Amino acid sequence: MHVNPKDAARAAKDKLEGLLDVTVPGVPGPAPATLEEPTTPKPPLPPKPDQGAPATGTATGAQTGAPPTARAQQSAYLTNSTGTRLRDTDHSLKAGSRGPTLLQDHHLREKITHFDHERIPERVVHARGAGAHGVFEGYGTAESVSMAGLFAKGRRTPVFTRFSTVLGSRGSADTVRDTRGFAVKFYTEEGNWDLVANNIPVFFIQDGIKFPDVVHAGKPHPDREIPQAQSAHDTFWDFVSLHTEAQHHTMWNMSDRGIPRSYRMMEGFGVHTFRCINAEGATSLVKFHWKPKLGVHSLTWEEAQMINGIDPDFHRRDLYDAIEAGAHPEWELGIQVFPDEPDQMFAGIDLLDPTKIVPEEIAPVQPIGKLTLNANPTNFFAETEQVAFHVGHLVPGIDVTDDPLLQTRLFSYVDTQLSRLGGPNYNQIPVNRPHVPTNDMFRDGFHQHAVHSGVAPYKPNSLDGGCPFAAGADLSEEDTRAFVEAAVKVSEATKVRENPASYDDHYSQVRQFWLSMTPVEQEHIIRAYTFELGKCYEQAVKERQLQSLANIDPVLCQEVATGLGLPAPEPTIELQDLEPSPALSQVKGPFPPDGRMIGIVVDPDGDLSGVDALRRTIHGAGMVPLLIGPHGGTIEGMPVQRTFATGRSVEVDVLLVAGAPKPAPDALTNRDAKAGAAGSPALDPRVALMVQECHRHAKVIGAWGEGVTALAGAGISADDPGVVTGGSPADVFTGVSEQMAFHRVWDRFPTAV
Ligand code: HDE
Repeated sequence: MHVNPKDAARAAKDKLEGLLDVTVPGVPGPAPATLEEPTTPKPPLPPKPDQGAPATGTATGAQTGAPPTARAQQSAYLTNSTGTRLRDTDHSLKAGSRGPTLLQDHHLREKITHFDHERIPERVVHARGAGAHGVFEGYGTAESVSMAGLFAKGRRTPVFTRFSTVLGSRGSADTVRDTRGFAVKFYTEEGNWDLVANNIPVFFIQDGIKFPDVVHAGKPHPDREIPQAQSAHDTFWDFVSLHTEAQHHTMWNMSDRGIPRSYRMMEGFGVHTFRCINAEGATSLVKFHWKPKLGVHSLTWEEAQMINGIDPDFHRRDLYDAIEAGAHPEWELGIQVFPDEPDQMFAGIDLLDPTKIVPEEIAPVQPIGKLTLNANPTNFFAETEQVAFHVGHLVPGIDVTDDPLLQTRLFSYVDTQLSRLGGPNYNQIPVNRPHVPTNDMFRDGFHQHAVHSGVAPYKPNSLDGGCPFAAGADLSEEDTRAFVEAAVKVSEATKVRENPASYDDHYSQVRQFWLSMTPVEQEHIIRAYTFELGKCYEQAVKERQLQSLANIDPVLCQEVATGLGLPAPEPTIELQDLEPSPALSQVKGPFPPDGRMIGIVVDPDGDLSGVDALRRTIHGAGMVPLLIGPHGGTIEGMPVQRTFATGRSVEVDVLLVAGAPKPAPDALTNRDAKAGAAGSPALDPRVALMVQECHRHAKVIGAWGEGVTALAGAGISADDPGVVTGGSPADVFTGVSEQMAFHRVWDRFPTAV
């Protein structure tokens, strides 16, 4: 059972709203802070209504009966770790008030020793992430393909999901250009299934043995340990231009997919082909896809760079805030299904080559269930940091294939947890525990939580009554069903270290991706390659990469070469024109606006009629209104969430301008450098800057009344695409809503390709 159902969260949120009017997510605690230090002992406060937690079963699947809100640290009194109450934790035990600290101070030593060991090794890749609890509901449409019970119609399976960047360390910024991880742990009735996916459907390498190499190349240089969390440096481009199989993944990273607007707005891909088995034992080859309800959306490169400084936790905050606000993110899980034929090819595409996709136009993605993330973690470390995914956590009906990348992963994910989580019992950590009774006969080891009974953890035994028993062979009965390794014939072979010939094509699908982009997306790709290669030091590395670009597309190569000040080389292969795949472009819509941030600039001295009603409309439609004014506190009873000094355009998806505030007293460049922005002298320069940046980042802008004057004061024409003006806030917001469903005003600027 999931511990924090949606309804409870809603009810609690409604209650909060009653108190706080139109709420903006981010409240730190479950109750408002008091000015004075509270001194009357009380039990710990309950978790916040948006917070969930792992189920309360024991390490081996016994039910504890503990209430779902009981998390940890239940005492109202301060204790040491063994439960003895303490009177003082602010003063160490000393020989006199100015004397040395005594070795005898066991409380000091316990406290400091525990603190000294609070950190664990971060993940070797995907160290930076954010997680959430949720539920997966099957549609019943996968039954002919897989017997996995979680796909049954209406079956609800609790999940924990962790999104991540790949290259950066745990404290790095969120909006870097990188691949994103999208890992889901399904606590199914047949054991845990982990779908450890990315937001990009291909991978850099075709064989897992190169994984340490590509990661070493992408991570900061080992001498100076820079740059952090990015691919814009020599070793990355050295690797991908020498291992040209990496060009496809690299192209996706250089596209807008490399800088998502939100974790909620990313697709997810299992990358590898998996083998599914149905209840009759028939097998199919399958690729898994996650499709976001909100569509695929991205930041612009300048926004991403600005956010890295202004709010490095942007994606984390966005996920938590959306869930707290009740805008629960959703994805459909879909499958592409291929016949399980001996050559494991489909339409000439090698299904075992993880650098290749199968275009959706030739193998449609069929929806099989829906994921909803409905609760935030209660404790980041216990849940998001300690969750341990593994591609080998499989359930009956889902099996692996011989993709050499997947085969290496099957080894790596268990192995890495041994050093990261400190031993072999990591599946006993609450967030990793299955929700079904287990009996694995594993014993002892560091951090053993289970108290095993019995004397015979071996099979067969007669001393423990023969328990545990192996499952029967019957696949049709879900209750007794066990994991099935598909009995696939492996052809007679010779041991070799080599790739099949089908892995040699490194360019045709990269060109297909390029040709599938709209002109504005192609412009962004040119910009990204030019930026990243422009950050490289070595000319040879740039020239070598330009050679790969020449093998992808002459226009792309020429434009990047011009930016780098280098000649564009001729292709060394014959370019192949595969049919473009429109599914790859993200210029689509309309999509729902859930959780969007709507900035409203107000002038306390201007006409504020309709603004409060507008805030309520925005809030009621599942979005977050951010009131932006010249000072903090309230304006006509409405709480100001950002001032001209603290706010920045990149925090909002849409900007509404309700007035033309004159320069505020702090509009001095020495106090706020943004006050140096250009605009009309009658308008606060920070407002002018906000409007200009939103315009430059192709965001929808709305204005009414004096707000229209503010646009003019910022030098923005009311006739520009995506600029909506009108007589009333309600009218303007209707126009704005229609346009923001397409995320960006794609045709605001001309393209040259
Ligand atoms: Fe991973 N990967 N990976 N990977 N990966 C890890 O496991 C590895 C690959 C992915 O939120 C590590 O627990 C190898 C492809 C995600 O906790 C490690 C190879 C895909 C996450 C590891 C790959 C992924 C990881 C680091 C090539 C997309 C984060 C910490 C053979 C389908 C999971 C950990 C989380 C994490 C190894 C390639 C996705 C070291 C050896 C392809 C989403 O075990």
